[in-house]
Amino acid sequence: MTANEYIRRQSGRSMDECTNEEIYAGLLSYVKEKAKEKESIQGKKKLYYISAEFLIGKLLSNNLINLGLYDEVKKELEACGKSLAEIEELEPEPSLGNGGLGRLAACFLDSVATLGLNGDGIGLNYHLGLFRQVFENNLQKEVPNPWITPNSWLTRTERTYNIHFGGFSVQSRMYDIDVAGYENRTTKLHLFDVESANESMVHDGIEFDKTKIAENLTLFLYPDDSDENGRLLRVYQQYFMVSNAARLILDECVAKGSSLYDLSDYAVIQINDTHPTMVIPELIRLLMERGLLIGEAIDVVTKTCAYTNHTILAEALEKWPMHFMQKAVPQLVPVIYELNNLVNKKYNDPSVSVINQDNCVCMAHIDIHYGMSVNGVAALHTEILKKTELNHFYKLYPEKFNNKTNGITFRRWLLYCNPQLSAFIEELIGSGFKKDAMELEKLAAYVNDESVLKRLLAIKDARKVILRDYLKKTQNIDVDETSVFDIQVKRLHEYKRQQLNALYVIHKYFEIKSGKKPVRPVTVFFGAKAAPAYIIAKDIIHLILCLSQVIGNDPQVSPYLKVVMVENYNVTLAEKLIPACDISEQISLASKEASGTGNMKFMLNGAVTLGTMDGANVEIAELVGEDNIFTFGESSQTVIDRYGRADYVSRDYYEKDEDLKKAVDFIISDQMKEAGSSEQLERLYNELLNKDWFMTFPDYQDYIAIKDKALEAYEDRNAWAKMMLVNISKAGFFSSDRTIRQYNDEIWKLESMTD
Ligand code: 26V
Repeated sequence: MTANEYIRRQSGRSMDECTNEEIYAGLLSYVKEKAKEKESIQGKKKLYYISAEFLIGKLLSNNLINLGLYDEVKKELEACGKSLAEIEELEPEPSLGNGGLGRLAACFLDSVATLGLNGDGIGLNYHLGLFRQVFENNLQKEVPNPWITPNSWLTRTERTYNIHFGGFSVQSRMYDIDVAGYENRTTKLHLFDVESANESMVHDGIEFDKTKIAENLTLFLYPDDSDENGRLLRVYQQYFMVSNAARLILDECVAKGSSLYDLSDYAVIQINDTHPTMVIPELIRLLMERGLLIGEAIDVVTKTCAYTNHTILAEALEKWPMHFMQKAVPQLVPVIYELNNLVNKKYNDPSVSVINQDNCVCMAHIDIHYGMSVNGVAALHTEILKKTELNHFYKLYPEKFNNKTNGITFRRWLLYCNPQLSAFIEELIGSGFKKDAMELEKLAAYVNDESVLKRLLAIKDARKVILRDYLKKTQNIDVDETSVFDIQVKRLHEYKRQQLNALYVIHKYFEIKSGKKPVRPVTVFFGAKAAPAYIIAKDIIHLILCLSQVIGNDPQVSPYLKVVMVENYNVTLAEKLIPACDISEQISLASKEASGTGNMKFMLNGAVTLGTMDGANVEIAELVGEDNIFTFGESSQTVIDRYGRADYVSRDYYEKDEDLKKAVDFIISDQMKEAGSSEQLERLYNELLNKDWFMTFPDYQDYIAIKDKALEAYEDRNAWAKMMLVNISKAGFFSSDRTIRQYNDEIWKLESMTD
């Protein structure tokens, strides 16, 4: 049945008589039905990928592509004068993730389904997502981002559990989203919700009573944790997620014939960062309820669970006070004490204890002792974990440590978001790359073919026009499509160093004012949400928005330099920004970005990376070679050593470097203060001058030099197009299909239905 026939049968009218809203609703249920017709993956052993975040993005077009229906539906719509692009604008984007970690989980589900692996995702059904970002007076404001409409991708299931907390219990329900693999089978994302959720308790932006757990439990992703009640709520959320997960896993395994002693033959649990760590003590507890002795339960669980570490930032490694556990989940406390005692008895080393001297539970320590695998997410990151951050553990369990360099799904990040480039690639090398991303290497044969290089540039230009029009329509922003598009989009964090990029902009502003005009205008794009309670991150957003205003109002500078901060950066915007990008900014302080995945998306779409030797940038540099990337900045080892010596004084750099001083002082200039708030600009200025914890000043001159070099290189259009081509041709390694195959071969060991 075609989409048109389906809609006619449902509504009694054909597509050309329906409104876009009606067509959207019709297509949604059409796709849901089509996904159900696909074979779901079966098998004795199953992967359960538990994650607090799944940043799935809009699903309509993605599902149409994966189900092989995209072209057909698009044509049907066009035949009745409708546009798929306009219809998909009606779809709300769920904000069920912060950034890379959540998007990675979504890419992984796509690859698990595509490779025909038996695996499901398990997470939470946050009604209002993270938050929607709006700008007011050059400041970020957070508002709820509701996404569950009557026509949503969720399917209500009959699976419910009674989940107990200290002093009360709640009723849960599982909702499912079908995940369609590319031309293949489907798998499921299970999102648990609490039956008593109450959206009406939210007021004044994202404020709500954090103590009413039964009502607020699944309203927001990671609510503001600047106060104790917010942090406690996170413990309730995490336990709710994993207790449901553990019950589901045990029920499914028993139904398939597991005796529970052999659980690891039926299930493997991937713990995505430490948020789902309580699944370990919870499973142990549930197994003991079902008759296993504690030692037996620990053995079974240890063989079943694997942990992925996504950061080395100490402040991001979760440690929950024991009194939180006592209050929220008292039933886990005896198990956690036992896990701690066993470790202490065996190793007698406080640095590897489960409970530390401050009486906090170190979640990562539970994962490492009581799981069978620990992996980092890029080669450098895994090495740093082994050598420094987790060195004590590496010495105890060298066999558990392994690397799985992150990846991205090419279905969304090439086929869907850049059909122009995808079609051109197909014209050159055939369609094999859609299934085997390494086939992109065949593009290397065209590196000296001028007509191919010209087409690549033309496609980039076309994508810049598409972005220009989209930003005008959706955010009323004007951009000059003939300028160089230099883009930094990612969460706002000091270690990612948006502030360094902002200092470059100020430097350029002064250069232009003094008469040194760039040969071609430059547009510097930013997109970033800051955590609601992260003051300095919000100050950096304020800096960027003020800069954008000051430069925009300066007739001497604005024809040559523009700063654009897009509002509410999300997956949908990424799909527009990435194909249009010339220079991909990946400028984290070396050693701090575990991997990055935006870097891979940009490369795949023919942007050239300007970055530090950090995270997966290191692997990008190795693949494309030093002529096809712009790297700068101090090495991760230099940075680690400097932290070790604790002798960094940012003011020394400021005082010795006139140009740097001028740029930093501009933050608190009269012009800037006129555009913004003195309090915030001064706070940021003082932070940089007195702390600069992520060492922007030592990399400042190097950054300016390399960015100017990149802009100069851009002017040799033919040479630039070659760099673009090399980047695209080497991107195959970063397909999440490769990553997932490695997880499966080395950790999960599931049967693949496509082998
Ligand atoms: C969390 C927090 C929370 C509190 C304060 C500061 C802070 C800083 C960082 C984080 C990140 C937590 C984990 C995370 O999202 N890691 C990201 O995972 C991506 C997928 O593996 C990876 O590409 C990114 O480099 C990594 O930052």
